[in-house]
Amino acid sequence: MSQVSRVVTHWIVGNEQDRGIPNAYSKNRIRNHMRRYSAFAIAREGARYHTGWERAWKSPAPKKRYDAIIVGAGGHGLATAYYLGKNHGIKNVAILEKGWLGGGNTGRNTTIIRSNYLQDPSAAIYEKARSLYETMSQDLNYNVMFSPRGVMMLAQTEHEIRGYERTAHANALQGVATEFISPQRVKELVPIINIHGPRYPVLGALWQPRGGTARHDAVAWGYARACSDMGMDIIQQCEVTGVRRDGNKVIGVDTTNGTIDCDKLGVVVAGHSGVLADMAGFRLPIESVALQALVSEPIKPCMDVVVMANTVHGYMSQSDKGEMVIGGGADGYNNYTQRGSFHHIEETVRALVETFPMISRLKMLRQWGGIVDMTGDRSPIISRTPVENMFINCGWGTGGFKAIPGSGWAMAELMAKGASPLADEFTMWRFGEGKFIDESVAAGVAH
Ligand code: FAD
Ligand code: PYC
Repeated sequence: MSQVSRVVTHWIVGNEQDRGIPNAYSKNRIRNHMRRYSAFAIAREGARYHTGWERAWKSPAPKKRYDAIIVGAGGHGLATAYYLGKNHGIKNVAILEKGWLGGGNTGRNTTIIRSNYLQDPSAAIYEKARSLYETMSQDLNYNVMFSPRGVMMLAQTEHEIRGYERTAHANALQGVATEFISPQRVKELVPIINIHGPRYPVLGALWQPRGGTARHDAVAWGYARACSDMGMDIIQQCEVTGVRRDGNKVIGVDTTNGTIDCDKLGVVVAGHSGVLADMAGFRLPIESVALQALVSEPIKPCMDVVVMANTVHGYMSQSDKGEMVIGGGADGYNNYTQRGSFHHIEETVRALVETFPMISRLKMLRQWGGIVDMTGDRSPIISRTPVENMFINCGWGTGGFKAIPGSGWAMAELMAKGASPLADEFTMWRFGEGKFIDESVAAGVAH
């Protein structure tokens, strides 16, 4: 074989190790960086029977010490770790997850992405997140299937018209592109909708054309792969059971895999935030409740925007597989079940059959719940804590999927530099100071 054909063969087919055939040379060969996903990689793997794909992230044993530990491998925890490495060069990081990564709310949500909030601090962080979603697949070299198909929130009472018109004006000043549209325009965009509903006719809608959806698991997997590629350790099946302190300063955590030391600790555990705060000796103004969703059998494409009907309470989009993805309300009492109360299913389906009569004979395939972390003003907490070098990111409640990249960006900056313009207003002390960021209407899900 000529030198040229050897090089070309190696390039296309890979060496023995790549094909799963160990030899003396390949055993010693350690790849530090993941191969990029590309059209060429697909062709190369096709040529060698897909034997060369690497695992998307490594699963190492924990080290004794890290510069930073993140508790919780949901979207927010993984994004925090990613931006710690990418934006601040902090790569000696472990992400500890008690279950499997993305198995919390990140893998249980209905994937709506929008930034049509009312208050300035909210618009800033949600719009930052939405804009980062636009380039996330390229940034992470992982297809997160961002689909800016447009999100509309129906106005079905006079009060909602006034509220959404006000939000559209506020968004114009904040640089967020939304508009209030007529019932006729709603019907043009969503031919299957009934705008003359018996209880609440559609009177208009707040429309964000660049809102949409993304594939939730892929967001978690893409960040995990990029973190692992930077040399960070993702440790699954590793529950944090205690926060270790020296005086008032955090020095590490106790876990089901032993004690691990760290200089800085970021707690990003959504519905379990109160439990972690309790371990560190402080309380949070958070309630944990179940929020649920369900999906139908797959049908042919019939709706290519996301519709939220907050008065009758139900929202719906169609997944790439054809399933109608439906979200219900939050339970009216605190709990840690990942299921949700049965009466919400009936109420949600009733609301959606009224709004979209053609779905009345659809079969529902799956129903599940997630434990969401609710604050009193329905805005998140991205904050220092009473414990030195311990930071907390929580309170995203029913609406944090859309915020993942912006939240991770802000939390990483806070942990690295001690302050972040995007996070400044979201401290845990705002509740004591009466500086609420009231988004109880924009949060969009009845609770
Ligand atoms: P999670 O993804 O829950 O991650 C936290 C992780 O911490 C979990 O994996 C958990 O196992 C881990 N953990 C907890 N305790 C410990 C411990 N002691 N040690 C180690 N690990 C621990 N948002 C939107 O923007 N749009 C939507 O359409 C939308 N729909 C939703 C629908 C439903 C049914 C639900 C439940 C939520 C919805 N949300 C939506 C909200 C969104 O899902 C959440 O705000 C977001 O996913 C929170 O991400 P996270 O990373 O903070 O939390
Ligand atoms: O925040 O847009 C949202 C949302 C929709 C469903 C649950 N949360």
